[in-house]
Amino acid sequence: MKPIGRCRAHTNIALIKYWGKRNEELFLPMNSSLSLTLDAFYTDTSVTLDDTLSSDIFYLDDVLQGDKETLKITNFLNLFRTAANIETKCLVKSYNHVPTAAGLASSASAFSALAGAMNEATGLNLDLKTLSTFARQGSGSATRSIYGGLVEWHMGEDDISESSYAIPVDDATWDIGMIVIAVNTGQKKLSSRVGMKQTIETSPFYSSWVETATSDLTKMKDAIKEKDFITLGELTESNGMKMHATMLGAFPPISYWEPDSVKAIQAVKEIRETGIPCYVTMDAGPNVKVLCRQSDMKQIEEKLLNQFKPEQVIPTKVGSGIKVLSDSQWNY
Ligand code: 2P0
Repeated sequence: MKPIGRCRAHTNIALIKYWGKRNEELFLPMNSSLSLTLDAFYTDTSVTLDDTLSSDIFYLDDVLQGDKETLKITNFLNLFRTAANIETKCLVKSYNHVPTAAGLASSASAFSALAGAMNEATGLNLDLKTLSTFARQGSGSATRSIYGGLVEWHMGEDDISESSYAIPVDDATWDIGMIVIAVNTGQKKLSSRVGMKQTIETSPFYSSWVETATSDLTKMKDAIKEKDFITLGELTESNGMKMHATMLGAFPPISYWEPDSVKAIQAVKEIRETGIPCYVTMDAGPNVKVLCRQSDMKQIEEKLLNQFKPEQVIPTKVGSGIKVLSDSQWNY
């Protein structure tokens, strides 16, 4: 029997954003961040250690991937192979569960699921905190997808890889939900990695971004302790906008927005003005995510459907952390 590991990881949306690395090789961020794990979007991944293979093989949604994509996976698997002191090549099969209209194909769930599956296959048995430091080195935001609910990613110290990890902050079972407004689901033109670097190097607002993200995080953790949804929402919206303002200050300016992003933001503002608390955030793409109370979701959805098509309005509950899948739970 060849050793095999299978794992599910959900994607996450940052409420306090990560936008920039102080060490690109180790994926060490400029500031700590905080996210909400989402139930509706996830990746299932299996890894088989196979002595008969001469190189890693990577299938995504049953499509064999090329050299460039496979190299990223190989580099990531090498972290585990080094730790386990093995050289065995791997067959990796990944399935993304993202409503096709969402445009949220996420490296966060992908690398988190791969980390969980490889941890199983190698028998390394790393604890979740250590696993989050491994996931981080596939994609920064993946470090947070190890856990469910509200999750903090500690920026850590200096160039010390082990010091930068995620921890669960709150299970977020106090009436929290999110609605994704899918504006455009095409591939983004500028990767986060390149966008971050360009912002650090050229935006005069970058140091203020890091300062305010740090103080926003402190305030947000206080709001979470108090279960103060309004403050949580206000800080989420403010922090996301500040990240985008910092990008606009880059040279050349970076904008992921589209006309319908503005339309969605305006729609949410109008709903809020009717007395329903709901707040927007956006990432490295034009889609708008709405943080709201789960108990208000139906009402907000109905109002959004006046302006957007049903397939563009995707509600989701709070998601859980990584889950190892058994043979019988693997339905592919
Ligand atoms: C975040 N984003 O905190 C921020 C907000 C997008 C905007 O993390 O280079 O795919 O692989 O570490 O994690 C998206 O960037 O970038 C991201 P890498 P990643 O969620």
